[in-house]
Amino acid sequence: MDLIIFNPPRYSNGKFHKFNNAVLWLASYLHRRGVKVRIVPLNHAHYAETVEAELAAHRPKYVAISCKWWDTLYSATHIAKLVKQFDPGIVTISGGYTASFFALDLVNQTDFDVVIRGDGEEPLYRLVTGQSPVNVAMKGDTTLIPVIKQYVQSEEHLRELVLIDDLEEIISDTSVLNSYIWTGKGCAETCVYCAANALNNIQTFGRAKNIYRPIDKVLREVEILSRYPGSTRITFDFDPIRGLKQERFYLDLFAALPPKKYNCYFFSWSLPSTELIDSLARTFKLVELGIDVQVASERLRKVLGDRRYLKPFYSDEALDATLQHCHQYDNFIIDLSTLMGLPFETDEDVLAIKPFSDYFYDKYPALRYPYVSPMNVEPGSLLLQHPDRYEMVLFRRTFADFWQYTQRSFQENMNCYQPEQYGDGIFHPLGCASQADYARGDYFRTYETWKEVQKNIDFRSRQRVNSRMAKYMKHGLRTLGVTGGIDRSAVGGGEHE
Ligand code: B12
Repeated sequence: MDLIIFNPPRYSNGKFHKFNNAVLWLASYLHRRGVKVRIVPLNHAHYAETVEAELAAHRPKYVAISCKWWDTLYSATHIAKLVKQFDPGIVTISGGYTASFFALDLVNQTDFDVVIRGDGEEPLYRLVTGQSPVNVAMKGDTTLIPVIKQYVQSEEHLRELVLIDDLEEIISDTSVLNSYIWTGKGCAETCVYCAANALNNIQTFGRAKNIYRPIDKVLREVEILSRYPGSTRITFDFDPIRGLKQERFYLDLFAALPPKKYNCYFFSWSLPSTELIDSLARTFKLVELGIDVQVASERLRKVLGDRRYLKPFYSDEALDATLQHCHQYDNFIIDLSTLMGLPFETDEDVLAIKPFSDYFYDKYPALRYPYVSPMNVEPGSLLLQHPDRYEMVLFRRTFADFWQYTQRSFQENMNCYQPEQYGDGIFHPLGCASQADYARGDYFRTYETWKEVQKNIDFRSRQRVNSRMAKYMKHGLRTLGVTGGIDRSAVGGGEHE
């Protein structure tokens, strides 16, 4: 075996493992070019035994460990340590959003030899076939060559990035496969909290512009993924909002899908047009439509949207019209996602959450009670890089801070986004507070307030569980939430788990 790719556990008990689908395309790319590659999800408590057994059985020269979401920062390094303990001669590689952002720290302070920055297909292929590497940070490096001067994917490259037909040839456990289908890459927005902002995208991937995959490739892969349990829906989570190109892409894609064969979860990062809604309704059996409202308070949405600290503003009235349009169809379930604890939030904005949510929930039976996440600081975000600009103070900033925070979550099996217990300094639950709260020493105000907001969400959500369950059953979906997509528990609040 040339290469094993491990998808790390999030917690030491193996629970709430999230499989990074990107490694399927990476491994397919390598497999097609003759590299012997195997993906192993570490989705159980005896992950250490699995690592050892895999290394002993397959004797790989290279091991790659995914580090996409920051919640697995510690666990990725922990798996790299286990690999080196087994055989120090194995070359350890990491990649993904978080690894790319902390590339120099990872190669110089942990058991990783190499980090692949940005899009991984060609760089990983070159590395494991002994060609001169691109887009890499190597042990001992102190500076980085900008990705923009190296391998930058364009729509041309995307033609070559396709899944192999039989995924069993490259993955040890197909139970992790889910319905998320990759349709495009990139984002040119500058939302305060998001690691996939234009600046970080240029630093990490060498481009911010969004690029799309050929529709015929997506169609073929929908077929491939639909063979596996847990893939009764197609999950779309890529909808940049600039221009109409994205809309055309989806309209063409949906027109090419067999009508009413699949269910879908469509996560819309902006307000979908009536044409897109009609097309979703026609194409799919059950449509779960997630709309990113960004923040319940219309006032704050406007303040932040106008400054480009969030996506462009749209009004409550526009949202109402969109929901009204969906209301004519009986095959929709709708999610509205919002954040609290954003910069420049006032008490009035927090008070606006309940009336906003009640109004829409009471008006539209197909709506789940709007979801509210407390904003946290993530590596790569503009908030992390410029807290002063947003009048915020950070409790977690450096690689060491995030590493220690995720070490505790991993070892103690604690939810790292919304922990039940928390503490001072780097163990702050959100990693940030407004300058005003900080000056008053009221470090946990947002988090404590969010908990009250969440109690109401839980209470109101329970009122409609049965009617939603009936809709799911009708469309052959036995579980609530989206497997591998936006995993939400029946009563809300469980998105991150
Ligand atoms: C799709 C998506 C999801 C899907 C993932 C489906 C799946 N199972 O894979 C779902 C909906 C599940 C999801 C969930 C979350 N996501 Co998300 N997601 C995205 C999104 C929109 C696209 C990512 C993607 O898959 N693209 C397609 C693939 C092919 O591209 P890629 O991921 O960039 O991968 C390439 C390279 O990065 C690299 N690479 C990736 N992995 C690896 C591994 C190795 C070993 C190597 C060598 C290279 C490599 O090569 C790949 C191929 O070219 C991005 C935003 C964006 N615009 O990129 C956010 C993003 C990745 N998500 C993010 C977050 C925060 C989350 C959540 C935590 C959100 C939340 N608050 O609940 C959750 C929970 C995740 C969890 N651990 O449970 C952040 C990550 C930031 C960070 N530093 O951690 C992003 C960047 C958006 C943001 N808000 O900032 N997400």
